[in-house]
Amino acid sequence: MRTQVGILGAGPAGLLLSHLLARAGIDSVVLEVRSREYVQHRVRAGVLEHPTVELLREVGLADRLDREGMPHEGVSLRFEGVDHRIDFIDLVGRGITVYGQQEVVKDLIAARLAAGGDLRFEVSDVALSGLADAPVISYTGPDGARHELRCDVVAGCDGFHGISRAAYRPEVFDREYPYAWLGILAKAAPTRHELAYASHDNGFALYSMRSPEITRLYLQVPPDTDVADWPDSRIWDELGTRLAADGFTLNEGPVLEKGVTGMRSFVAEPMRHGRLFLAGDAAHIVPPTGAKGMNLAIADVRVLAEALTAWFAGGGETGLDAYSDTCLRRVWRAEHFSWWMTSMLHNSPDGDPFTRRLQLSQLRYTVASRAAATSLAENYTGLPHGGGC
Ligand code: FAS
Ligand code: PHB
Repeated sequence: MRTQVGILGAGPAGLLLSHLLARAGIDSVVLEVRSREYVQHRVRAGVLEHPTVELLREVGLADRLDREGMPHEGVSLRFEGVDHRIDFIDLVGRGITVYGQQEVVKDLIAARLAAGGDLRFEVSDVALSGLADAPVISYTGPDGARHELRCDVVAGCDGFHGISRAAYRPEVFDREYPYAWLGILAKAAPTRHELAYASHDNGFALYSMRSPEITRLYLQVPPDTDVADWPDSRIWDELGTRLAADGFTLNEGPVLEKGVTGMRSFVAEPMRHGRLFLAGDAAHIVPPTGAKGMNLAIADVRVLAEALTAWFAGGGETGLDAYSDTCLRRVWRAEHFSWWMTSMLHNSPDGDPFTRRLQLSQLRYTVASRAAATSLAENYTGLPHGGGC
């Protein structure tokens, strides 16, 4: 079999790339190890930056997002029992939209299939070869048969645990944080219409949501935490303690989903190896405190689609040659912002009082200084795609 672009991974990166290429008349095949059902129900990101929403609108993928997404014009930093609102519209004239990653994935799959896109789920034993000049993706189909897909380029959008990054030896920048997030999805109506990031002596907590009926909440926990040690009642008690603030009530409800996510900053450089181009979590990971992961994946494939469109149109390799450096500028900006938010809002396990004093000073300055609040708002809502960040 033959296609122009072989894409590994049906996450936001792989699916959006396939969609953008199709709009430019470029064929692609998306190979995914999991089932369609699984990828459409995997609970992950929840925050879409302004440039992400603009791009999805531009390429005809925002009908349901515009109907069901929750636009937010600000966010709160909560500490010492007080809520401090960062007004995005006043500070930078743009906001964010809360819309579950699995909803973005559902919309992308529906759009691909409606346009006759080639998505192959439940493949296995995926292997790459000929990456210098004649890439081949070999894999086993759900039918157990072995297949070979010849393509002009391969897009490695197979996430952090995928195989594409292992096809070469990029330089790696890696930092693991000494804490994790215990996240729950609860059938409890949100009692506020904006996110709240709370810094408390017991640890960090995040108040987020998915819809007018569903709340999404996170607690800082030790990295080796076992979910079994956290019955729902203990989670609600701790959320109540860490999120406490004047006039705030926490609505409790049935816990629909519960899981622990490790916190890591990771970048692989370069993001290109011959005819293989990495995008999204396959190349970089950010701790979720800055809500950047999915947005970075989307920014990567926008750059890749533009570069591939020019190349297939005979416009030369300039864009492809610049792909890695272009993306890495935005990636390191997001890495810095996500590390900064994480360091400001999470307690160091050693409970060092000096560190705590520094954090409180940073929090007080960030909410009191218009310059500091603007910097947070600018990074959180998303710097323009293609901007020189
Ligand atoms: P993905 O991991 O989404 O997709 C990769 C796909 O490749 C997967 O479907 C995988 O099954 C498949 N695959 C793996 N190996 C393969 C192979 N060999 N062949 C074919 N396919 C293969 N980001 C935010 O922006 N905001 C948030 O609020 C946020 N919250 C998060 C919460 C959690 C719990 C987690 C884990 C992540 C969160 N993130 C958040 C980050 C997350 O959204 C990722 O950045 C995003 O999924 C990256 O998208 P992709 O690069 O497409 O990778
Ligand atoms: C979420 O809603 O899942 C979410 C929101 C903001 C973050 C991380 C996760 O920083």
